[in-house]
Amino acid sequence: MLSSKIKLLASVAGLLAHHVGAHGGCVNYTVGDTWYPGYSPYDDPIPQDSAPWMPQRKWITNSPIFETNNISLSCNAPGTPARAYIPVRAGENITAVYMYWVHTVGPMIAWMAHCAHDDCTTFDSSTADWFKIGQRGLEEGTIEMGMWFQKSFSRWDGSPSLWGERVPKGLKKGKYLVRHEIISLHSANAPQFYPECAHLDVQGDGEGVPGSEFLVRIPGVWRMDQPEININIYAPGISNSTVYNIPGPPIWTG
Ligand SMILES: [Cu+2]
Repeated sequence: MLSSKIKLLASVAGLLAHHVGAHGGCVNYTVGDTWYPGYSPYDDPIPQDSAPWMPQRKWITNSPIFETNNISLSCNAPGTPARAYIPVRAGENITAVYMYWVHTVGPMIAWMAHCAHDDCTTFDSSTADWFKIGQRGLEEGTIEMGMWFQKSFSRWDGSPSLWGERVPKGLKKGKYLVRHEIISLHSANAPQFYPECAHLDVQGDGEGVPGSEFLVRIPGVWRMDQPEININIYAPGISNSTVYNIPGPPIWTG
């Protein structure tokens, strides 16, 4: 665990140094009391690329993705598979850790997908069948000025910003991708997508798998003809609305 803590501190330092970029992403994970450092786009890629402990797919820039059909929408760029897995039991929480998340408006969605041949280290995420395991949206107030989870979860005292979602309790054991996606909607009709993926080794006795009505491809699930995605949050009739329906398929709770 000591090495994990050092790595976390290194990631925090890197984020502070690059905070001027005003973007970000998921930099660590926790399951229970155990921390799993993720890939740091701010640090030297060479030791990270060969790290046997790395559970997060490679991402090299904290800038958002703007195109709903961008091939990197699934697991960021380049999205190269990691070598390790985060062990988690079905029914347990997987928590994504951010540092100083700066944007405030838009939904956050956690996804999973089973890796073909039960091997995420060779799996192309653009062929994945993704299902939602949890999502957070507008908690209170209006679309423009209200409290979104994207705002309420962010910590400004230097402590980690935590986003936990439960791995469906009936999910069949196996190797899965988990994908944490923040969609930031502060620019009118110019949604910003911030996805990161990690590898999960799910344990459990369940036999559950989501039906086809829960499954989507990414890219594919988002389109600019969706009013919740291609939105001007400052427009009359939208800015004062207290309802925002998170688009996409229903959550599979297992
Ligand atoms: Cu940003």
